[in-house]
Amino acid sequence: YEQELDLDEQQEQMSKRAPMMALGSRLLVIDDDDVLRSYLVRRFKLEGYGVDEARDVPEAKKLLREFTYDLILLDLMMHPQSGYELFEFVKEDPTLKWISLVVLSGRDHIHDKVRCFYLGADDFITKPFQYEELSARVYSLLKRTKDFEQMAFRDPLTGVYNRRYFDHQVKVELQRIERYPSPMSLVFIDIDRFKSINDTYGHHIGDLVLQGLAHLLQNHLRATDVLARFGGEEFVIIFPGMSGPQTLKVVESILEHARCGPVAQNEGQAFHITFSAGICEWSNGMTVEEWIKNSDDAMYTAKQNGRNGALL
Ligand code: GH3
Ligand code: MG
Ligand code: MG
Ligand code: MG
Repeated sequence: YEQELDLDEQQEQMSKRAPMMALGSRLLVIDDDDVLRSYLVRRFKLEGYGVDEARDVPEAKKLLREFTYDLILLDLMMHPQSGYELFEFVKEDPTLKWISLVVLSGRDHIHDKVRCFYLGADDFITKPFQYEELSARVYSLLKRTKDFEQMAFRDPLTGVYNRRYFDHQVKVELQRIERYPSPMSLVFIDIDRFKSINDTYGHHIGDLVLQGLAHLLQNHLRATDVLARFGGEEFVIIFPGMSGPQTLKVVESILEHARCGPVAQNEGQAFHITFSAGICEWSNGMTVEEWIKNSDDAMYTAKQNGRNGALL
């Protein structure tokens, strides 16, 4: 790849037809070869990827514990540990196992290839390689994973995350605050008298209302907040960095918007709803189940207090 290191104008032009999806995807390049690693980082950055680099397995593990990645590019022959040492670490951690893993190795023995695929590699590219091919393979893998995630982790009706994603992400968030203690709150939301909307106007209007509320909630959240449809007319939101009282203020302001505006419209008719919400701030030693139950209990009390309110 020495020749390729001369990033001439033509190559620059090729890199500029960067696939749109490069934006937002984060790569981790792990290789002990400083020249090759820098080259890869530079090329992928030019395409719009977010790229981090590690020169060995321990450094890679540190980064993986701290940041999130969509794809790992992994060398096999490295010191003090070989690339194989990373497979187990990634594949046995429920929060890391979904990351795409591409092996980029000077070893092209069939045993290495077979072993890597059985250990969970998504692709195996041998050195020397052509950057254009590597980049195309990375693109194709990320695209397929994105489409798959859309199906697996999104609620088809409202477009927000589903229960499966919430169950996964809640673990990620808890691991994160274990390392960097900070407050974090969970909100449980249930639409008031939703059955009567279905019974009065039909299921289709009920669906429009669910979409409208999901939209309203999403519009009032920050990028790091996690909104998911928990069940039929129930939504949950994780607020990282927020105490219970702070979260209560946010939820009350969202509820005020729900009270004012119609949440959905159809053929000139406007539909209004309210909801009841329960909030629980995470505290040390709590299990995920207890955290959810506490906020659900607070929601239930809000229902008993006459609905249309939020409780801590
Ligand atoms: P409460 O204020 O006590 O929560 O009363 P509610 O009527 O909202 O509660 P209930 O649990 O009795 O009713 C929830 C309804 O939500 C029943 C179910 O038919 C409806 N539902 C669940 N999922 C969907 C959906 O995807 N679309 C539509 N249109 N309705 C749904
Ligand atoms: Mg190496
Ligand atoms: Mg309900
Ligand atoms: Mg309800």
